[in-house]
Amino acid sequence: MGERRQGETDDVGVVTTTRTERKLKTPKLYKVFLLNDDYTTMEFVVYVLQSIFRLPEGAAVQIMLHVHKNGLGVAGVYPREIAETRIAQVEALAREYEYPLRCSMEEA
Ligand code: TYC
Repeated sequence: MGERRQGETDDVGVVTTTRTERKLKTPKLYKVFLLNDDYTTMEFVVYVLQSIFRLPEGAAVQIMLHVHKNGLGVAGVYPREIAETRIAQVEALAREYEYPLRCSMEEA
């Protein structure tokens, strides 16, 4: 064994790495959009935003009006499974009340 540079060895073998850092990373986030239509009442949309997206009344009214004027708007931002659950909850409630209210999602 002579002089060595820092990190230099005679070892030959398999290089392994760990994925600890990646596994702990925050999951991707998804925007859940509410879509406008001509039949769902404003009152029902505000109720959906309060009950399913847990928004206070003032924010719920603002988002509902934004969707009414612009065609769509963000109701919330969540990891994928939670976003999918919120969408299923909205569509189940809308079906129950016979409104055509729809949602969509996209990566934030
Ligand atoms: N456009 C509807 C109306 O005039 C209200 C509405 C708002 C419907 C938002 C859907 O996501 C929606 N009654």
